[in-house]
Amino acid sequence: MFDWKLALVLFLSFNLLGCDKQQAVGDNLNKASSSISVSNARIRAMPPGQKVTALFMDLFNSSLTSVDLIAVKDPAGALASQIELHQNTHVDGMMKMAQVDKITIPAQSHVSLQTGGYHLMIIGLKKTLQVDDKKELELVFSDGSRLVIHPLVKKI
Ligand SMILES: [Cu+2]
Repeated sequence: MFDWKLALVLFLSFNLLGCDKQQAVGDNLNKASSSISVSNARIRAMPPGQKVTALFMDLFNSSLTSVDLIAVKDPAGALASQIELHQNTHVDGMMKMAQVDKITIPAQSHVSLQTGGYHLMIIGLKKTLQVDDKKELELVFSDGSRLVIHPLVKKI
């Protein structure tokens, strides 16, 4: 004899298991992207005609492993033609600037991108930046997570 009640219970259980699995995957993704947070993101205002500027910010890592910032995207393609990770260093009393492939945020710590240190170099500005304008960029991290930030244009 076919037990409809049992069949229904089994059917519902399978559905629930399926949902649980999807939920777990979603939660993991959220955890990955929420371990990094950003504050004080700001872009240096430049006089009209200047095509290059810098972005500074503070990056916080709440996870137990270090995470690298590996790329920065301009999703709308509205800000600039290229965005690079840079580091300033003093060599023989001279300030030198070099591109780096990553900026590491140590576990349960933070790193500040600031004048004279790490910064994002924004190259090929498409428009003159207006003070207090809010821009949108996307940060890409080594753990696969991404974070959209809204830096403000400031006189720095
Ligand atoms: Cu630079």
